[in-house]
Parts: sequence; structure tokens; C-alpha cells
Amino acid sequence: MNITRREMMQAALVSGVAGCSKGSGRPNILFVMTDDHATAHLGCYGNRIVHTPVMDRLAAGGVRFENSFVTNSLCAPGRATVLTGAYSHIHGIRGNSEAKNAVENIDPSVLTYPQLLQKAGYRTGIVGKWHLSHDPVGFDSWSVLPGQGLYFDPEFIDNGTKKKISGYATDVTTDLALNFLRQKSEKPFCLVYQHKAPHRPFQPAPRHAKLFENIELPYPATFDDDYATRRVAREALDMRIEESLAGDYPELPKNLNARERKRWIYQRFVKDYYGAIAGVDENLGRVLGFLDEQKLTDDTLIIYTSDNGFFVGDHGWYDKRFMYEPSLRVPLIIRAPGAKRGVVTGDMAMNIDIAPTILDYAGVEAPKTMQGRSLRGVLEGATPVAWRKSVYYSYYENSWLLAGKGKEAMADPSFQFFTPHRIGPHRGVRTAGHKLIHYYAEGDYWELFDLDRDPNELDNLYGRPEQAALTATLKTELNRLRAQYGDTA
Ligand SMILES: [Ca+2]
Repeated sequence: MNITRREMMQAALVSGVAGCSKGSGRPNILFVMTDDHATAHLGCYGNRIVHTPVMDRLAAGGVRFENSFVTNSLCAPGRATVLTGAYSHIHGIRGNSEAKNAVENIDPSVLTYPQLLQKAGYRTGIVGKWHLSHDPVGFDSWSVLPGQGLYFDPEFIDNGTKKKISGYATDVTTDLALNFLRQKSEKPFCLVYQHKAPHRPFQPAPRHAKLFENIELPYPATFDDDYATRRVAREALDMRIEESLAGDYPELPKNLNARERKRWIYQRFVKDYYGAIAGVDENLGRVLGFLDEQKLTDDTLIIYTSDNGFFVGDHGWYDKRFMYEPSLRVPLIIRAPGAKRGVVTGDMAMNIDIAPTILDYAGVEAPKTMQGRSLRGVLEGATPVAWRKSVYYSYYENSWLLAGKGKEAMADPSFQFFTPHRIGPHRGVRTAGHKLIHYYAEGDYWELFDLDRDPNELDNLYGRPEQAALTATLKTELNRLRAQYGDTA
């Protein structure tokens, strides 16, 4: 079925006016997630070029987390972790299911926050990017992009029926969000509003395509990283923008040397990324404006985050996966009823905390499978005394090969062992000042960083005699966290 945005909006207007939870005592929930939006690329996180005035206003009216991390920096696992409040080994989605014989679904015995809210009397809906291999569960209505989806004239799966909707994905996703919000109901709502943008290949809306045309963007401090002390990073050729992205730009001039080519690609890459982000910001403004108009803002828990971080030329790379800071960190902005306004917190948050936080505000008990903690105390300026001082990270993609499932593929002489992006499984611990990473399929290869002295993680200190005591302490902490979260297999 092909429909236009105008037809879709008109159909929705007939169906009624906004639902309103006032008087029920339970807040509405608006969970907003983008794809691959790295922390360094929002105005409120210090970026002076990218155009995010709506996100910045949200931060000014809520709490912005300086230290928010993911458990496994990859799309499908990040989404499943937000839904279930659990690590990959609990919900079952360790990778993006790109590998042969490795299709992964959320374990149906592990409940998601939308399922619990639906059962507790919320009207639940999801629009936009879903990116899990099974259909959405726990939603009264769902309209999602199949797989990665398209930026222009995207097909949506609307409660099981395929519909092609003309327009730009970020605009269309927002139209669907507004349609959901306009439906009349006595129940409080939970809307999961998830954008495809700014996932690559980045395609801004035509109105944002030239926003950054006449400026030269600055290069990240690590743009020309030589990976001198980090072997796995050095071998990850498919992460490098000049190695892997040249094919995305047919107009790339032929007469450039290697240095010029890398810089040319970077400029186009980031300008398109920023154009896609501008589309998200503008559309988020439509949704938040609607809540303001309907006087629902103060009765709504609003969360903005991304499914994972991203290397935007950092270390000369694109993509995510590694436990390094640009990939491990995600933006997290929360405006909650009764919470602080315009506050920045350094308390460590993780994506496992989102589901317990939502359930806490909704007055629903979190199931035992949820491994995160409600951020409510942090949001209200009363962080619990025993708040976490370290975070545990576990990236699994390609570990299926280690489990002996990939013998056939590995017998092919053209097969590259760790694909895509040649990053094997690794796990690690990050404290306020240090990070220890174990690449356990790489011949027991380790990295240790002093984040105060070396925030860009260029100098691997592992194995230096003067680091022995610190290394032992961090290994103990890593083992403690593995045991705490049950990731010991
Ligand atoms: Ca992603």
C-alpha cells in the first residue's frame, strides 16, 4: 500500500484529540532514541557546530548525564538492552545477526518495559526504527521500519501490514508519533519514538543538505592516530574512513593524495551526519511542541538517548563496537516529573538503567531479569550512597565463531576471521579514572588506559611494571562485575 504523509495525517486527525493522563497519577512516557548519535555531537555536550537547539533546550529543562554508557556498542543489542534492562547474555541478542546461522531474538521469558507497562494499563506504541529480527511485542500499536529502513519514501510495517509512505524517514516517523499522541484515550501513554537517523549512509533531508556547506569542520584530536600501542585497533582496517568509505562517494576527486582523500571524505561524512541530526532535532521539536500545546510536558517522563556511541573520525574511524570512549558513551537527557531542572550529573548511568527508571516512574515493579537501577534518585538530586563506581562492557560479535559454529565459513580461503570491521569479542571495566579491556579471542590481549592523563586512549599501559598493582585491582573489579551480572560463561 502506498500512502502520502498528507493522507496519513488526515486519517489521524479524524480519530480524535490527544490522550491525557492527568489525574491518573502516573506519568506519560516518551522514550526517544536515535541511531549512532555520539555524545560529542550535541550542542549541550559542548559541540559548537552541530545544530541541536531542541535537544539543548530539553537538557536545559532536565538532567543531562555526562557519564552514560552502553553495555555492548552495537545497534540490535543496544535496543534489546534498553527494552529489557539487561545485558546481552540475558536477553539473548549479542550481535546484529549479520553472521550466518546467528539469528537472535529477545528471549521471550525476559520481559520488556513496554510489555509490563501495557499490562499495567498504559497505552503503548512504537514508531520508527526497531531493528530486531522478531516483530515488536508489548505494543498496542506499532509502525516500524523493516531492518535498517530507508531515508526516503520508506516502507513501514504497520501492525503487521507493509505500507510505503512517501517522504523523509525522520519526518514520517514523527508524523506517526504525532498520530499516536493524538489518539483519544483515558490511559497514560508510553510512546517509543525511535529514529533511523543518523545511521549511515547518512542522508539528510534536502532542506538540511547544505546547512554546513561553506565551513571546514575541525578534525578530532585522534584523527591521525597511528595505533602504536594498540594492536587490535591497528589491525581493524575496515574501521578507517579512508579504507572503507571511499565507495560511498562517487564524486570523490581522483587526483587527491591519501591525506587529502581522508580529509575530503571526513568533511562530507560529518556534514551529512550533522544534516541528518538536524532533521531529528527539528522533528523532536514537533513532538515536544505538541506536548507543550496539550499541557502534557510536566506530566511526561521524557528520555533522549542513542542506541550506541560512534566514532565520527575519532581514531580515523567510523562505526562503533570498540570499548573506546566515543563508542562506549551515549548522550542521555531526562526530563522527569519532580526531577531537577537544568542539572548536569557526573553519576554513572548505563543503558540497563532505562527500563528500571521508566518502570519506577510508572509505579511498576521491575522484574528480577532487569540488571540496571532506577535513575530516579539521581534525577531528583538524591543519588543513593552506594551508586556504581564502575561499568562493565561486553562485546560479543563474532564470538559465535569461537563457539565452533563457523567452521564451514572459516574453511573458505577468502574468509576474514573477524568481520565486519574485524573486531573480535572483548570485555572490560571502566572506572572514573581508568579502563581495562580484555580481547579474549586475540591471544589474551589486554589494554589499560589512564583516562585522566590520556583521555583519548592512545597510550596502552598494560604490561608496564609500574602498572601491576592497578592492573590487578582492575582485573579483580572486572571479575566482580562479571559475577555480579552473571556473564561468566
Ligand atoms: Ca546504532
